[in-house]
Amino acid sequence: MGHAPVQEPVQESVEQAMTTHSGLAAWVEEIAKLTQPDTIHWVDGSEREYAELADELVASGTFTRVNPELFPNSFAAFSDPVDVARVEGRTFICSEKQRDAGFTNNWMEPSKMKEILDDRFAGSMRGRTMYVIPFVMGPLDAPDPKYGVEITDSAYVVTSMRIMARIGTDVLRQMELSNAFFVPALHSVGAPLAPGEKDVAWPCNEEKWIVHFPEERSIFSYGSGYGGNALLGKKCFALRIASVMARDEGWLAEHMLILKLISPENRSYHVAAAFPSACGKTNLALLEPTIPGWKAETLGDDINWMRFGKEGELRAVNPEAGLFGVAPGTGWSTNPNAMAAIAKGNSIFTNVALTDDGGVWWEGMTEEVPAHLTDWQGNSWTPDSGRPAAHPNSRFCTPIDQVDMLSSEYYAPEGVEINAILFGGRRKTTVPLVTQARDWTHGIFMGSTLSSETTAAATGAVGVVRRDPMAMLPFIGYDAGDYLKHWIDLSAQANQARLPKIFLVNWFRRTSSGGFAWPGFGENSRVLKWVVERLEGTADAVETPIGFTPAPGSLDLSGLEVSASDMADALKVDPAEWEQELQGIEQWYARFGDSLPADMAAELEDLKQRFAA
Ligand code: GTP
Ligand code: SPV
Ligand code: MN
Repeated sequence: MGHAPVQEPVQESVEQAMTTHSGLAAWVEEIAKLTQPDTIHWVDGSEREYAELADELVASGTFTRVNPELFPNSFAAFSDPVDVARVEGRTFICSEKQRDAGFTNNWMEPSKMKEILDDRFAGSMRGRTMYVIPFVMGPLDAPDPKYGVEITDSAYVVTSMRIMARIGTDVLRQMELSNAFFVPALHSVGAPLAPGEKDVAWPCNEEKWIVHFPEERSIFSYGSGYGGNALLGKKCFALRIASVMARDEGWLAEHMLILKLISPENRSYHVAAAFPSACGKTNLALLEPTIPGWKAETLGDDINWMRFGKEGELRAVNPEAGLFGVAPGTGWSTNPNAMAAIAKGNSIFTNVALTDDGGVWWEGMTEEVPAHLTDWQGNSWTPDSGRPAAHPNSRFCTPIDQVDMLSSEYYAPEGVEINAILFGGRRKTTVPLVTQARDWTHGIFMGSTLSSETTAAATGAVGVVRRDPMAMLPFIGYDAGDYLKHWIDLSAQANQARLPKIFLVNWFRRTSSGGFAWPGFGENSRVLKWVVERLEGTADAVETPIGFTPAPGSLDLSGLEVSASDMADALKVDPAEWEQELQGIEQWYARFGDSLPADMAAELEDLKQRFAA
């Protein structure tokens, strides 16, 4: 590697060989030589280590200890204003051939990218500690555990990874037994310290690189300390790299929640739902049903790994161990289950506001707005400040086992059988509250043409409608057309009678006066009830050109105060809106070029025909 001259062995622990895993030992040594940290810390994942790191983060000003009487063992961090969300424009899939990255990804020739990365990482950890975090995505007792090792110079990343994934010595020891393959994931905030230089509270670099080498199954992240840019087990591994593994090994890595529903008759169903970032997955995953007799249990809120089981049934596992949820809008009235999990403590909050009694607050947490706060940028804030107190992409990071409604099946390596898949987006117009696909292939078409208004979860403009296939636009680690083909081909393995039914949903449609047509949140249980009754064959539907929508009276609205005109707005299929939508879909499909599967082109033709008829 052409960069800074190689110095003395960085420090003793390299030589002490903290692992018998030869590949890992060699990689750690190589990275230490490259990045030149002061010390190396092998993360054991213990509570004691977490407490020590948290104390150090408090001392360095990265963490503010939250009032333990309000949120025990919890901390608040405030990022640099240039580092508040995923950076899609700086995210790359460096496959050997550009064609294999497809039109949805940034690409650079791998050897050229490696030169850039070598240059940026050279000496990037000077003055800092290099942490080595062994982790596994999914249960450690899975038949084929998916290991990774993140090397990072951020203690904030270590503490967050301990919440979000299974990490530490147990994982390392098991990896060593078989000298197992692991995904190497290198992260640096890109802010080396000169001798004696004082650190800042949130070190980062204005230049950011989030890079994946899919054939090598490796990840390099430089310059950001935030969320999906830095917690590399999450989007980088469990979606971008895992989607490539899934293509090669015959499974699916999806941006989906997993929810169990139990009917009043005690029948159980499992639903997976793909919504783009900040479009309602965590909220639906922690649903508090408003209809009597129905119960819900959580399995996952962001990532879902699915494969066909022995009987041709589709089985789902959540590879994560925590929630990294959007704070604004999460409140005692909208999402009491999330709030109860957060209130148990053991959480890291990023870019929320602080109350005068040392608690945290964000827009929508309570109906009453505090008279005074310290906003996420450290400024004094009052309700008439005219700006949000918490950043719109502020987050809570909380262990999933603090969710009271967590299903015991969350721990099962074999996962749960999925009965229904929902695709959904944030659309003010056009897309009805719920539409059932005509069949599996039509359902894939619905997923492939999913659209949503952009949110604060990624940097860039907010509120712009874009196509987001299966809510995976920023996360497909290979060619988008090949990805659709993989969905189509994989279902050949299915027991056709047990294929999940597919639905398109939209909680975000507006009425002509601008408000939400549908109350959402817990009331979404009414839509899920209709979905279940469609599975059972008991709910009536109207056939429309875009699929089956609820027949009048088939959606349970008992006890709900929603006007007939709002309901009509929520459910309507407006041919004028769809004329525009069809043009949008055509333009979208044109971008796939040759890689658009013929089945999808045929679905579009059929849809146009149904509107013309
Ligand atoms: P990521 O973690 O970024 O992948 O987001 P997510 O899909 O888990 O979204 P989340 O559930 O955190 O919701 C994002 C925002 O949408 C929050 O501000 C919620 O309050 C809001 N939201 C969620 N569900 C509903 C709903 O049914 N109706 C309305 N109006 N808003 C909702
Ligand atoms: C998303 O953006 O979809 C998230 C947050 O879940 S992040 O971890 O930053 O990707
Ligand atoms: Mn997400």
